[in-house]
Order: sequence, then C-alpha cells, then structure tokens
Amino acid sequence: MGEIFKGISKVKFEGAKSTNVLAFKYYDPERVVLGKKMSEHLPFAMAWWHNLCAIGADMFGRGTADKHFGVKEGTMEHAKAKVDAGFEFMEKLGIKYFCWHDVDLVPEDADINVTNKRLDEISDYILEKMKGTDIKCLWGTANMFSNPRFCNGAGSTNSADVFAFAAAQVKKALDITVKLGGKGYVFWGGREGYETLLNTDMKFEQENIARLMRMAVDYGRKIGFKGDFYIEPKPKEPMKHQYDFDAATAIGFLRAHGLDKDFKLNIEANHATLAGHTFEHDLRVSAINGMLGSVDANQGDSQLGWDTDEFPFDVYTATMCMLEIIRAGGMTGGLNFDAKNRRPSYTVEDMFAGYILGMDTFALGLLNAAAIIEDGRLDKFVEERYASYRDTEIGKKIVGGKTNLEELADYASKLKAPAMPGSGKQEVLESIVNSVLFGNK
Ligand code: XUL
Ligand code: CO
Repeated sequence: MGEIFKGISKVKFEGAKSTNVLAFKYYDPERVVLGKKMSEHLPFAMAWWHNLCAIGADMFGRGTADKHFGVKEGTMEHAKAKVDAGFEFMEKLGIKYFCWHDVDLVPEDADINVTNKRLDEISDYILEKMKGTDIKCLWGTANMFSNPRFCNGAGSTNSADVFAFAAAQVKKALDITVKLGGKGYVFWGGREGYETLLNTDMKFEQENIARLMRMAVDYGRKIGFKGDFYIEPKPKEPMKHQYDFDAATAIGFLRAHGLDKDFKLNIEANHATLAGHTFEHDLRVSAINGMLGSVDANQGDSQLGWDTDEFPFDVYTATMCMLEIIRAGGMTGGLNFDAKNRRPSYTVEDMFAGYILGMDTFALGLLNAAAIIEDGRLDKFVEERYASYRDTEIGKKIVGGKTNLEELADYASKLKAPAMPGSGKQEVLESIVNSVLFGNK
C-alpha cells in the first residue's frame, strides 16, 4: 500500500514560535534534559484502538471520522491497512511504541479459532513492518469487556465457560505480545466489578480474578515473557463499581494474592481523576510501592463524570506527572496516549494534531519538572519539613523504632507550649512553581 496520510510529511521540531500546525513546538527528541534525551524521558506510544479504530461514534450518533484507509472495514485487508496506517503515522511523528487489544488488530469472529488465526496472520504482518524501523510493542492486552459474553466480567464472571473464554483470549494475547517483543502486558478490568451486591459474591469474584492473573503469569513466564504485567486501575465506567478502583486498591489486591512480584501498575490520568484523585497522587502511590510501571497519558474533563480520554493539554498536570516519573527513576513502560480526538475533530490533520498536542504538553511537563528539580526549593522544603525526625532526639527515636507510647506521653506532658508543626506553605510553594514555570514574562 502506498502513502496513506498524503500531504503530511515527517513532523519536525520547529520551536515555540512556529505557527505550523504540523510541527512540534516543544518536543525536540534530541534535546538533552537532566542528562538524557527528551525521547528517552518520553517513550511515547500510539494506542491502536483510539487512533486506528475509533471513528468518533457515541451513543447519540455514528462516527464522524473516516478510518477505512481505502479498504472495506471488518476485513483482514482493513486490518493490514490499519497496520500500514499505524506505522506511517508513528514514523511521521517519531513515536517508538504501540499498544493494542487483540480485537483492535483483527475483526473478531464468533469462532475463537478463526480470530486466533487472524491474530497469527496480522502479527506476522506487524513483525515484517517492524523490521527496518525502531518501532516496538509497548504492551498488549485482551479486550474482555466489549463482547456481550463479558457482561458480568471476565475473571469475575459468574460463568466458568466465560472464564475459560477469557483465559483463552489472555493466552493468545500473551502469545502475540511475546511474538512482537512487547515490554508489558496489561489487565484493565473493564467489567471486573459489579452493578449490585444483591447478585454478587464479591470475595469469590476477586479470588477468581487473581486466579486468572496467576495463570497469566505462569503461562507468560513459561513462554518466555520477561516483561511486567500491569493492572490499570479505574474506579467506574463501564461498571458501577470496579475492583481495581485506584492504585492503592490495586496494590492491596496484588499483595493479598501474591501477585506483586510480577505486576506493576499502568496509571491513567483520567482514571485517577475519576477516582477522586489527582493523576500525580496515583503515580506517587505506585512509585512509593515500587510499582510505577507505565502510564496512559490523557486527561479528563472536570465537568464530566466519565472517561473522556482527551489528549493531554494541561501543562501543570503533565509537569506534576513528569516530576513523579523522574523522582521514581523512570518507568519500565512508557507514555501511551490512551486519547482520542473530540467528535467534531474528524480530519486526518486532527489525528496528527492530537498527538502533537500530547507530545508537546509532555515535553513542556518534562522541561518544567527538570526546572523545578534544578531550582531545588520544593525538594528542600519537603526535606526540611520533616527535619524534627532527623535532628531531634525524640524524632530519631520515633523513626528508629526506639520509643513507645509511655515515653512519648511523658515527653508530651513536659512540653511547655502547644506543639505546632510549622506552616505547610502551600501558597508559597505554588507561587514558586509559577515563577519557575513562567520565569520573567
Ligand atoms: C479504558 C482504558 C483501556 C485500557 C486498555 O478506560 O483505559 O483502553 O487502557 O484496556
Ligand atoms: Co487506558
């Protein structure tokens, strides 16, 4: 197949003053930040489902974008055209990774054997395409939420047959992930949750999810998968209650079931905010538990209560995200744009513009995070905020585990003035962030 995105050439860095819609203003892959190239700090990935499959349909209207790529949809020819389109898209943007669900790659047949054959064929085709490029698979996953059979979940389903079907899909998706050299394998528990407790054995359902994950680890390791398994937490949508509510819940689940050595987390911005957290909160929770694996980079809308999967535009949030990633010493995964164009943005130029926006936003986030770290005032403040545990005898005893309630009660009773902890200085710190970000404008 010839060029698909005709008229769009390789997207280049032109700098902040450029007015070229199809140029990077801040993402300069070769620029060195904190001793590493921008492209190494920012391992961007393309999400197969939004970019190559989604056409802007919603429950009130059909699609607005044309993703036929010149051939009939729902055919293997179309599946291959999507591969061609995806690789051309990634090469033009300089994106080095891609992520997929099994059913994003090929049309699903009623007979899983037919679907699996199609997956073999398309993965051969993708492997061929990867040759001669530096594009790699970031992670794969099985879609265990769209097919009606999964209406009660996959691992959490009430039906052993449906569970077996989910297992078959995970097995095949792992085969393809390994074949494509994927760095990770994701479980997003789309329908692993419940609508009402009236019909739900919560304990049993959670144990069964863990059983499915354990089988995935055992099989994956058997076929040579050395990467990380990831849970992608999300509190709700499509189910009312989802078991992987947020990072803390998912970590507790993994530890309770002995899965924490093989799993890390894939944190999605819009999922964290749906859980009532900031994006950086869930990143921090993952990082302090040694489980920050990968990121689904997008953003939600504070006025809407669902997952809008928008391209990242909020530079403050991208800054806080990059601060967390840098402080965690990086991630094993990458920054996957689990993001889609708004329905009225239906042109090919919009597809590119979405990624350019996201990549520039994260480049700004990286530059800002580096500036905040180099400025040092925030880190110093946090360090000094806890200085009493470092500098006083009683503080040292507390963190050293060398005291008890009796001694502390005695100590407190002798304190002359009521103890105050020192100002948190939030406004001062926010002002520092602004002055580092915006300099002498
Ligand atoms: C859904 C979502 C998924 C996962 C992969 O909200 O984020 O696309 O990233 O299944
Ligand atoms: Co996601």
